[in-house]
Amino acid sequence: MSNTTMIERAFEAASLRFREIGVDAKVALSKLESISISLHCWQGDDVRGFEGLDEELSGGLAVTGNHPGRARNVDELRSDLEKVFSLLPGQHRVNLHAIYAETGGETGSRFVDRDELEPAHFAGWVDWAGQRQLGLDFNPSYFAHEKARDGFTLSHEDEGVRGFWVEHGRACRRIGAEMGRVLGTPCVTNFWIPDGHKDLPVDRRGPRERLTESLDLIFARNLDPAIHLDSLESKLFGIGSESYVVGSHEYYLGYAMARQKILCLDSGHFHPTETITDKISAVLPWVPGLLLHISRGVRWDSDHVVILSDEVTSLAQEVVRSGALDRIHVGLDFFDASINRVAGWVIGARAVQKAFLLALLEPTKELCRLEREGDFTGRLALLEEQKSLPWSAVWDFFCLTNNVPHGRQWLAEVRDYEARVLLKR
Ligand code: RNT
Ligand code: ZN
Repeated sequence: MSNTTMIERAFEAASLRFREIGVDAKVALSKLESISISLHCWQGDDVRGFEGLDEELSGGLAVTGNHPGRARNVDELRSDLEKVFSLLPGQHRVNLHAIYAETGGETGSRFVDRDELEPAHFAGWVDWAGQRQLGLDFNPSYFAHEKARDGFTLSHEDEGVRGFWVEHGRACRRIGAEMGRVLGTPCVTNFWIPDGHKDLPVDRRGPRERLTESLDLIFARNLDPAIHLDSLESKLFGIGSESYVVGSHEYYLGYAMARQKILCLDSGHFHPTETITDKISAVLPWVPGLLLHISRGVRWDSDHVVILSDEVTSLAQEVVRSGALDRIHVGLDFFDASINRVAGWVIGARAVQKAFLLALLEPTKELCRLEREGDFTGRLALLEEQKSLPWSAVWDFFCLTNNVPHGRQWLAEVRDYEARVLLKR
């Protein structure tokens, strides 16, 4: 029997099992196809960017590992992303940072500081994305810069430093809006600001007041939500900001509600036993939307490659159950230089897609009925049974119909790409 026939037959058998519990696997797949994942470009080059400054990564971020093959320029990064997209079912997005600007022009490399970035510096990315029907999302970069060396940017005491970063924020919104306008899909521009103290601060209020002032200046101009959306991301702590982060969860929850901005929830930015699943229904009524940075925290690190964990599965379930997929933007955020970076992307993105598939194959109505009737025994029993239904046959079929390798076959392609391309860098 050919591989294709095997997958088709297994899918038919699996569909019957799902039909028994009132779930249509084909409907689940068509919904899965509409979930685009915003793929973070910074996994491909260890968050270095192409500014060519010899500035160390900062802002409390750290990438560990030295697997060969890091993308060193825009062409290499795009080629790696293309490889990744060829291994992912569905249509997706690319999430860029300001440090990935192309400022070289035809005359060779020219340094353009972050307050002077313009849409033109991202025209190459926009062309590339347009040709491949990819949406773009964007991020100002408030780290790895001389004006961020002392750990403060938008909340800095010095007005000049703050002003520089305000201009950077404004420039990034202009760039994001242009991406959204040209590509015809709103660009989510996400602000993450690492400002914070390593040790006990005395004045906790001042930096937060200054951050509010700076953000209000950045957001002064209204942008059409059909092309651009502002988002804000909190963090519990970073390396070097263990005692205090200006942009904490409570701070941005308040700010996003007050100014009606999208709130970004990064799954690695909370206490180790705290997950973002329960936050979705709590926050969604109060803000225009949510951005998810799906990541995996391990001890001090908030950025391991995402896997199909209970945490990710329950997050996907909550997103699907919320019925608000149109207001929830799904992105990834991790960086691991200890394994093949292309594989890292594929593992993380496919894990998230599988989690969404599991969620879409759930007999939610039945589970809700049991819950309403107080039958918590039945609820727990069926949630457990759900885990061993033949969803992987549905996944393989999804890969087959999307013309991407099913099961473990993608790995052979990444290994081949590594031998042909990555190891030659
Ligand atoms: C950092 C935040 C942020 C960054 C990227 C590079 O802790 O998660 O999203 O990872 O912006
Ligand atoms: Zn993040």
